[in-house]
Amino acid sequence: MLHTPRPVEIVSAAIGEGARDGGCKYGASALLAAGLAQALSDSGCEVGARTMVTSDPLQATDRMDTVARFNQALAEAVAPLALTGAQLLVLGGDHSCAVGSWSGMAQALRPHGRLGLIWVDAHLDAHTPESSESNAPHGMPLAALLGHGSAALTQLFGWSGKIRPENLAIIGARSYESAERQLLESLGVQVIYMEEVARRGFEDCFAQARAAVTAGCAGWGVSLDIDGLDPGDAPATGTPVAHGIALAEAMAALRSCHGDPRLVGLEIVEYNPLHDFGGQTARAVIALAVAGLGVPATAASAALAARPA
Ligand SMILES: [Mn+2]
Repeated sequence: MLHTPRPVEIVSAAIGEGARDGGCKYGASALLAAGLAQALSDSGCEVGARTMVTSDPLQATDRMDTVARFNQALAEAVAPLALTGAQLLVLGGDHSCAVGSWSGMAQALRPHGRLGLIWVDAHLDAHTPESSESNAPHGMPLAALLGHGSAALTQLFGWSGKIRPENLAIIGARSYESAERQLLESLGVQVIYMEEVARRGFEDCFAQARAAVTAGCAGWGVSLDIDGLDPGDAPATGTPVAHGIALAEAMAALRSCHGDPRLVGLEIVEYNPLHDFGGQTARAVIALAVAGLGVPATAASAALAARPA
């Protein structure tokens, strides 16, 4: 079936203060300099205007205040873009930016229904300020989206619980603390740990998660922390963890999303260009973005052939 691809809006989420290693603040600009937008265009996508939101610690009282102010601004930038019907590509930034990205998308979808989310990550990112020993905000975004933790993160747009537990699945986790696991288990969130991914294959796990999180949803998205991937395929990240998801498997799963009218956004985070000598990880991230949002060759050539002369 021939369908008109929706434009892709690129949102740069320039924040690193949520992580211990803050170089991912420059991730989005490095990816754009490395040709990400051009690669999407070359794959047949219409790429819309670019938006950039930057954290500003000079305007904040401390690290959590920096992260909270940034996410408020990011959510306010994302919500109107999501309302246009475009597909959003959010480029992190550390993973604390997910609070703003998905709060903005949940707010836009709210009159129509719920938001589903697949979270690909080596970590569970489900700490609250009380449970976290490092107190690093990039370990807290999932708890915040579920309505737990600092009110500055949970209450964007004046309501909390942006994602319901039944509309969330985490895939690839292999490094976490028991408090995070307990919170997620108490809420009934589906977690597909890395042992299971290694046994069944990522595509199979992703398809199962997609069916579960999208049931009854108005829209859904994917938040991909590149530390979920195997460090052999994507080494330039602040908190790499061995034995992760193969890049080729992640690309294949993302390709399966093509043409889904309910896919509202893809977020790729924790790329740290300061560690990316030679650009291997930038190429991996660009390949993932094209896999998820690019137009497959057959659909692109069909659209071209159907175009009036
Ligand atoms: Mn993460």
